[in-house]
Amino acid sequence: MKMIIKTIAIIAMSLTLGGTAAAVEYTKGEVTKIDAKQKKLTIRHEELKNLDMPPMKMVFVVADEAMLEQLEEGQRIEFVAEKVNGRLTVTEIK
Ligand SMILES: [Cu+2]
Repeated sequence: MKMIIKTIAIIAMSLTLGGTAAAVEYTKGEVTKIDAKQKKLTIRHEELKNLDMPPMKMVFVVADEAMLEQLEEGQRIEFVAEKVNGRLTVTEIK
């Protein structure tokens, strides 16, 4: 009986870890322009797999204004972008 519980616990743990890894995938990019007033960020990004987008330079909005404070133009970042309310939004920056 103890053995079964242990096995279930291990399976549950690996499922949790696997789910987390799949959900957050960071993409590399370079900040080329910061527009704090509009809460916008221009990034030259590598392929965005979750958005099915090839590498390009484009404008994103940021989920949180505070994210811009830690950035400067020319900085290389790793970030997560998602479509939020129809707008391409940077939701996380490493
Ligand atoms: Cu793009």
